[in-house]
Amino acid sequence: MINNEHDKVVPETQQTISLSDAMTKTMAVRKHTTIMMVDDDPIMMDFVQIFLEDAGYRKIICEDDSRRAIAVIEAARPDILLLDLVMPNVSGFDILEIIRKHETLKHLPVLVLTSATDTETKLRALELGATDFLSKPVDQSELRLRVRNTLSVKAYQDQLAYHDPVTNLPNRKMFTNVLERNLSHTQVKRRQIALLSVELDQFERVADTMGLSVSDEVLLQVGQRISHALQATDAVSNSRAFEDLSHNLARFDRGTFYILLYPIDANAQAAQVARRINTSINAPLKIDSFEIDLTASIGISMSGQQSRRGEELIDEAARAKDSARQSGGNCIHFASASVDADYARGQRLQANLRRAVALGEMELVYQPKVSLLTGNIIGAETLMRWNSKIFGPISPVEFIPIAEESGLIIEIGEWLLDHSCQTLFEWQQRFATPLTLAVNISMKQFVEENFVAMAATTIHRSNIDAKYLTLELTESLMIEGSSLSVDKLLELRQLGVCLSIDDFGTGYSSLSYLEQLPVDELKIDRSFLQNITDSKRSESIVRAIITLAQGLGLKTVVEGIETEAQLNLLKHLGCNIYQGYYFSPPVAKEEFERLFIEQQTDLINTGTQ
Ligand code: G
Ligand code: G
Ligand code: MN
Repeated sequence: MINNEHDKVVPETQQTISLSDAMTKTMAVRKHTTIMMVDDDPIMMDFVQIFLEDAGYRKIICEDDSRRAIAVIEAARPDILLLDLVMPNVSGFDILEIIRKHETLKHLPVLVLTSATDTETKLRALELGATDFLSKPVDQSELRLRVRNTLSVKAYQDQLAYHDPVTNLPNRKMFTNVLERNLSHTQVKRRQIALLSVELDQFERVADTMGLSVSDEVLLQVGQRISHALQATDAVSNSRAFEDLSHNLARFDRGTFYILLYPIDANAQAAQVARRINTSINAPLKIDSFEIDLTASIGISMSGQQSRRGEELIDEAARAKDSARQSGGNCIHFASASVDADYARGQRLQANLRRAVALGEMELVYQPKVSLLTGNIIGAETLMRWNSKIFGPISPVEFIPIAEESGLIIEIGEWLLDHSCQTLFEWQQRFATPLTLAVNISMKQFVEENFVAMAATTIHRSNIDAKYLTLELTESLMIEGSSLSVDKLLELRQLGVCLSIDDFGTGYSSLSYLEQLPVDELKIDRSFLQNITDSKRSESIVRAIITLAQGLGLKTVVEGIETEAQLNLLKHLGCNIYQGYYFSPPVAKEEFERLFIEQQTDLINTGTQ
């Protein structure tokens, strides 16, 4: 009954394997199989080696001194041993006897070489635990078939010893081995491993009320869902050898799965995979006539940079999973308290961010942009503020990454652009002197397929003169840059807007690529301004950026001017526009308008307009 159930599901993968795939797979297995042979006759061994190589085996170890046999077997750990019986000094019988009593070698398959007529010898060898016989002289076809059959029995035994019979996934023993191997690897490469412990919250109830065949089917289907979710994960699918990929998901006991992720560079990355797994489990399972809703509790432990034992990481993940379960299930907990607190706050912020726009909690502030030449306000940059009723004011430094990761940035960014365009339209109606308005665009928005269409609709709807709208994009655009982003920038520019590269100098952009980018402006990052008046180094960098921009015909904007000395230096260096606390921090719209009107009035009064 249970086996039939398996047959229904497992072949999904098997059906897709064509005959040539199967051959390729067999040959790949043979390449990794180690065959050892012990015989006092080297010529005989040469023949056998050639036959085996013809059949696709690549690792063949020959030993003609039977006294060394055991030591060589211990070191080489062959998958199968071809053993001659009649040898001087130590006979094949002696070796067979030692192997069968040996702590780690006792299950090694042994094919003994003997002449077909020798019944008494055969019986003795069988009694000592020989697996099969090979007649001398060796026939090529017989050799190939006996080796193949013996190996497939061994593969079956390994499968039983290292796999969970219900899901066919690696079991705890195998997973721990893979984990230990990977841990020794990470210590060299300084990348982290994340370990996920995933327990189905309802498994016990399903098993108790619906019986074994249904609960086995649940495990099987959940195993496949997790495996699909992992295949869609870059961290897993990119950098791992195919063989290992099938070993990083295991079922331990009851409804508990373990997953190894490598390489991981941030906690958030592990949490993201965990959430993807959770989502894949949440979709209702259909088994026979039942529809079963499942949730999971997930615990995550991270290897960190110190050397760690596999068992220790497994225990930590298990404890984090138990704590997730105790807090009601269907959630993710980290093993480390501080990471967990950060993660929990992030989750709560994200849940509230979803409604922030609708609740009117998002606000825009405006920082004046001022001409270095004339000292006149030429426009502003809009910056977002979140005044959460629950958490109080939250900085964009904290909520923008959350909005980006959750995808909420798309909706928020659309609101922001729409709102900014309305402001700009209002100014264009109200003021005779035109003002520019700069809007920050997150890379996550920019890469969205319909970003240009959204921008076009929003801009047209607002009736603004688009040349006064600037879109600020970060430098990462150039790192990830491809002809694709150049095309997109060109499309944006066709809308008539200005394009600016924000935080310039902080990324790792290639300067040669800059030349190809259709942009109008560089914004020099404020980190270069911090000690520019007493650091020749900072000054040189800023001077170089300005020279570069001039050479490429781009305007320069500098951020973070806080002192008069900085202002004078930047003016001297030939920068065009500045922003900074020296003139004004970001302020409310009315305050910005007041500053602008005041300056206009002064200009009219002094007659310098
Ligand atoms: O003003 P403030 O210190 O809070 O801004 C911090 C960072 O958040 C800055 O790097 C700024 O570019 C970013 N930021 C502020 N407002 C917005 C916005 O409306 N959209 C995007 N994408 N980023 C913003
Ligand atoms: O990355 P972006 O350019 O969008 O960031 C603008 C950020 O710089 C805003 O958070 C703004 O509050 C901040 N900012 C603007 N002027 C100054 C300044 O003179 N000094 C400092 N420290 N921050 C500034
Ligand atoms: Mn900006």
